[in-house]
Amino acid sequence: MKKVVLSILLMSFIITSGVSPKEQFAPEDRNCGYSLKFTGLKCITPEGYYTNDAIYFKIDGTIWPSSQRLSMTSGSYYDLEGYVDYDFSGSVTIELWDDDAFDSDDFLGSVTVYCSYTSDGVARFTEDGVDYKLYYKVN
Ligand SMILES: [Ca+2]
Ligand SMILES: [Ca+2]
Repeated sequence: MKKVVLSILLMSFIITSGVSPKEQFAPEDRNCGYSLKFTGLKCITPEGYYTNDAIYFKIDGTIWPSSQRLSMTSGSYYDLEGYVDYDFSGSVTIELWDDDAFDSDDFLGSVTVYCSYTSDGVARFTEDGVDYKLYYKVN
């Protein structure tokens, strides 16, 4: 009986692990015609073995979230619906980074999303042995 309760608790911990980001990334409406929205971020393989990755993005060079990191490990998922709404024209470059406390941050990959991608998309970040999937929308 106890074991069942524990595994249910554990499961709900895994599903809800990670608090929501506090900040939105929605620079002033630049009326560029296209808008990039994040849906969620999934970690399949993290960079760190002993500690969680401390994830942030660079969206066209701007760090988001600026004062917070997304704590992620194998199986973590962050619901990012409603946090990023970035107007662009042409293309937008998204980089994924792991914030390391004692040495330089790890670059986990870069993707370019074009305005012609007007549908739901999945971007994959695979530098440094990681596997992260970013779900996004362009409209
Ligand atoms: Ca690291
Ligand atoms: Ca490092």
